[in-house]
Amino acid sequence: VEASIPEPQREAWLKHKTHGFKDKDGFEREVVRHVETTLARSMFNCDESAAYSACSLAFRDRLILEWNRTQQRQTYNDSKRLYYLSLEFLMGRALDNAMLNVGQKDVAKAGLAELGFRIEDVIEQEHDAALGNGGLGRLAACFLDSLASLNYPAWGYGLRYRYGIFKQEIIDGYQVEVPDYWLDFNPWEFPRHDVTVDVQFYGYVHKTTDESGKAVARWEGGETVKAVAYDVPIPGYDTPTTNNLRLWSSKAASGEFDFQKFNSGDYESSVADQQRAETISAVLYPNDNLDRGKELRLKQQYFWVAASLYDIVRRFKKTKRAWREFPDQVAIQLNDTHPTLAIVELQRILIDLEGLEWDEAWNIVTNTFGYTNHTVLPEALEKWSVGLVQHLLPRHLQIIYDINLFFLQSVERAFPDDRDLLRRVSIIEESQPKMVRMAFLAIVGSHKVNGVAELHSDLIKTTIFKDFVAIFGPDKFTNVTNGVTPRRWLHQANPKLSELIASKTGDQEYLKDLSHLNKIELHLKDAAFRKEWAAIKHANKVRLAEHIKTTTGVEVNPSALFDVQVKRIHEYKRQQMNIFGVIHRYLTLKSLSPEERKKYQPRVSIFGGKAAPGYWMAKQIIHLINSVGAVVNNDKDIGDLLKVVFVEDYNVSKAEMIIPASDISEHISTAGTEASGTSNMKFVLNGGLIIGTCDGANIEITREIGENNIFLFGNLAEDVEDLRHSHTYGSHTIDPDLARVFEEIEKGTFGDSKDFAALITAVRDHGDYYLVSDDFHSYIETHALVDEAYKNQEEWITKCITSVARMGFFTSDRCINEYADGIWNIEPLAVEPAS
Ligand code: Z57
Repeated sequence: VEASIPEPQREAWLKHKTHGFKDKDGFEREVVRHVETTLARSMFNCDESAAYSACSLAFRDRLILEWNRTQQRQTYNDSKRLYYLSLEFLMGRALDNAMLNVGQKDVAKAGLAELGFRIEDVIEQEHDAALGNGGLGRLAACFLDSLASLNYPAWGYGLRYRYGIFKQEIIDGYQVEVPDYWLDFNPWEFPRHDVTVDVQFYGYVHKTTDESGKAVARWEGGETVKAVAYDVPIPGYDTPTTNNLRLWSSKAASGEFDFQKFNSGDYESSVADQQRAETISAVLYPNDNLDRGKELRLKQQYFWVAASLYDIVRRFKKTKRAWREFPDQVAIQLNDTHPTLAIVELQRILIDLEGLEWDEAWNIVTNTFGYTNHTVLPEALEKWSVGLVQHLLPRHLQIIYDINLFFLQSVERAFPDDRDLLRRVSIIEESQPKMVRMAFLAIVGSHKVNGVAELHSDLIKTTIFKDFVAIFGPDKFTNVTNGVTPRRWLHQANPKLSELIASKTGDQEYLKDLSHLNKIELHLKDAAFRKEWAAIKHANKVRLAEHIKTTTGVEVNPSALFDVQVKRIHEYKRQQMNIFGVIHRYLTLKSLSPEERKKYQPRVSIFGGKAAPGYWMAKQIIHLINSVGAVVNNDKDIGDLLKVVFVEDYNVSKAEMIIPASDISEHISTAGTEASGTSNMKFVLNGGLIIGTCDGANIEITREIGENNIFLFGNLAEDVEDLRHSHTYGSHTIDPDLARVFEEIEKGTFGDSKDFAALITAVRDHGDYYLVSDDFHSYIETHALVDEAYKNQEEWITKCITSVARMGFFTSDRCINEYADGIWNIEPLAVEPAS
């Protein structure tokens, strides 16, 4: 407010208002201007990378104008906002998305061509923004796209990691991690050096009384780190709404880059302090579905949560409303338990800094937060030792104990004499050492808890959070099945298919209302449509085959069946079962005569995905895949009948190329372990079929597209527990086909068998926790059905088109509308188009 231009001078501002380019000529002018001024280069010195930079800056200028208008409109309107707190935002590239959302990609394509560049090459220059591990981080990115596209007032809050998820190199068949330094040139972020928050760590709590004699706690001492805001514009599709993603970067606080030390000549140690502060936002932890309990990770969580809450509260206080109105203005969604300290932090702000009574504050807190659970895997459920929390956040630990005390007292009133219930639901686990159970804290401090697919939401209610359903009642627990944005995952990734669909639905409305996809089912029998459909899939496969050739040297036949499994490498996702299946196929082919072999459906097995650097077993799986590829791909008997490739460094932009090229993809987790899965939705949306277990969203996909259009196999979630029990306490016999595969590995066919021993013993001798042997037979049989079905190309294409037509439900727009109505209570707010 203090910085606003006085009325008499505003005329000059309005006269010189910028508008951004409007047509091809204007676009070219902006590109040339940026090359020659912003980048200080010229037409004699403009490579594709410079063209990328200049093109991005031209689009960025347009985004900024709409972004400012959106923020002004939202502030002026003063309506309720959503804040999505996520430690991960797996955004991928921004330029293509900006061009499509602004609706000027054709203009850019023509303009770049006149300036001497192919738009595809320019787009390829961009480094992925890879601030996430996998599904959870990519979901957050899809949500931001939908929130903006649906005109919801919403901000994302995250960390500005200097290093995103590592780059994966495959050397001698093994994964090697290389740091991902991505910030050299990032036109999509805006440093806000004036938006900072001091965040406190360590110290002690001083209990005293205020003037009125009321007991107060003061958190004193310790050290301070400065959070600096970096803002990223999030454009909506076909709307001026451009929301904000605010990422915090850590810096030494001014007092901290110690001028005393500096002046007294201790320059080196003052620089070391500076670097220590900057370490907080230095690197994304590369674990997916695993909690490792590292102190620096807890520091990251509090740093980000404290800065975000300070920012949210600061914005609320400007409106001068009463505190009780806070939940009418603010909804905060916790993406998994990573931001759970926000619950404690808001309670601390309200009682320690703003002087509210406990109950009034707690009421505000619980009405503000919602918590999304993304996993039931025990090793992924966050716990922090009481000692660590005490050391790093002494006041927060006290508040956690108070939250727990009041909660347990209420449980005891409702369920008298059930000591075991109190033990089971306590936020503090009475173990050695004592642990804070973050999921329990998140449940107690939120008004809604949701899972991410029907099966998963049922499972959390009947297993890990069962007691809480009894305590809070079933209405607190709900399901919001995940979705994906069709803008990136159909229109951007598969422009030809998108164009074909638009030609049949009549327009591109389906990108805003995905239920319109069902119109293509009317054209199911249209021969020309079907032919074009098949040609597009083939062209996508040719493009992937070229990538495989240049990156691995392996030549694959684009007419073979492309069988794809791309996702984080994890035992529960069962890439090991897939590669065992591939070996089984190889052995079968080897046992056939050349004539019999010819009847076999040629296949390419394509794998991709990163293993967490400390996840030894996952790394063994990668090694086995590459070792099998080395043998099979060079076997003259086999030729094009089977190829096995591992695509290095799977990330968002690789996904955009791989997914549209798939015939069948694998979503084969042990039933009950994959909360939802989201790539399953992307594959089907791109005209690929899937083979999968009855797990996560596969079940709902089946319901929507029909069971004739999906290849389901394997044991059901409800039988998993008994099967595991029988492995340990009954007689555990291995499936004979699988035993044959193990025998071949142990013979050394794929290299030194010692390298793969652990993968075999996990199944054979250590209880086969993931039920690889139990599901193997049904897996192999179902793959035979896939081969059969693929032979009948007409039927196959019918299945593909029918499935795409019925995928409308899985847009993240539907998902965001469900959150908005059922959890956040927010309304869209349209921004008028620029004058
Ligand atoms: C992560 O990517 C997911 C869950 C987690 O608890 C963590 Br940590 C990381 C994934 C699930 O594994 C997927 O099944 C789900 O689709 C995705 O989150 C988005 O909900």
